[in-house]
Amino acid sequence: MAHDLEILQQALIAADPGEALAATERLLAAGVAPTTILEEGMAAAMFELGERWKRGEAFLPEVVASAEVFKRCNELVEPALLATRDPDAEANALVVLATVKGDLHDLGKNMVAAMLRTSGFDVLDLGKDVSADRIVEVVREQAPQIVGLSALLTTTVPYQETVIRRLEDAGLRDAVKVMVGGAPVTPEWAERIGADGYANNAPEAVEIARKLVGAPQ
Ligand code: B12
Repeated sequence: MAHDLEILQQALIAADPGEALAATERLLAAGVAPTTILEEGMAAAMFELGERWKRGEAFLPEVVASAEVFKRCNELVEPALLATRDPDAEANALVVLATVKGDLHDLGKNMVAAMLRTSGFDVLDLGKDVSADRIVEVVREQAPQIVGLSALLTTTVPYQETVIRRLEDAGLRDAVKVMVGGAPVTPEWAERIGADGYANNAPEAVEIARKLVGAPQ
C-alpha cells in the first residue's frame, strides 16, 4: 500500500493520469481507507508540487495539469468515501462551504465537503470565488449551522475576516458558527478574526464541525 501511495503521489506530481488512476484503483481495491488515499496520497502530492513550484522546479501549466488529474482521481475516491457514510452518525446540520472571493483553489474545499457529507452533514457548496454578499444571502435564506470558508492565497485569506464582519453587520453572526481553513490559514489567524473553528485538513474539519454542533465525536 505504501508503495502505491508513493506511485500515486509521483503520478500526480507528473500529471500522469494513467498511472495516477491505476494506483488509485489498486489502493481502493486493496481496501485502503479513502481518507488515507485523499490525505496521504493526493493532498500530500499537491503540497509537494507547491513546494517545487515555489523553488522554481515546477511551472503553472504543470500545476494546472496535476489539478486536473487530482480531480479525476477524486472521482474514483469520492464514491468510495461516501459509501463509508454511517447512517447512525447523522449530524442533522447544514454546512455552507465556499472558497472566498478572488480565490479559485477548490480541491481542498471539495475534500472537506466530501468528508463532511460522509460524516452525516448536509453540505451546500457555493463553489469558488464567492462574495461575502452571496454568503450572507445564503446564510439568511438557508439558516445553516456552520459556514466554512476556504482560502489558499495570502491575498485572499483576509477576505475570511470580511465575511465574518459582513455576517455581523447583517445581524447573522450569532446564528451561525464560522470555521476557516486553507493552507496559509493558522489557528492564530482564526482566533484573531473571531472564527469559531479552524482545521488543518479535512478529517480535522469534520471533528471541529461535529464539536461546533454538539454532535457525538
Ligand atoms: C493546485 C494549485 C493551484 C491550481 C488550483 C486548482 C483548483 N481547482 O483548486 C491552479 C493552477 C488553478 C492555481 C492557481 C493559482 N495559484 Co495555486 N496552488 C496550487 C497548489 C499547488 C496546491 C493547492 C491544493 O489543491 N492543495 C491540495 C489540497 C487538498 O490542500 P488544501 O487546499 O490546503 O486543503 C486542505 C486544508 O487546507 C484544509 N482546508 C481547505 N479548505 C478548508 C476550508 C475549511 C473551512 C477548513 C476547516 C479546512 C480547509 O483541508 C484540505 C484537505 O486536507 C498550492 C500549493 C500549496 N502548498 O497549497 C498553490 C498555491 C496556493 N498557489 C499559488 C499561486 C501564487 C497561484 C496563482 C496566483 C498563480 C498564478 N500566477 O496565476 C493562481 C491563483 C488563482 C486564483 N485566483 O486563485 C501560491 C500562493 C502563494 C501565496 N503567497 O499566496 C501557492 C502556495 C503555490 C506556491 N508555493 O507558490 N493553483
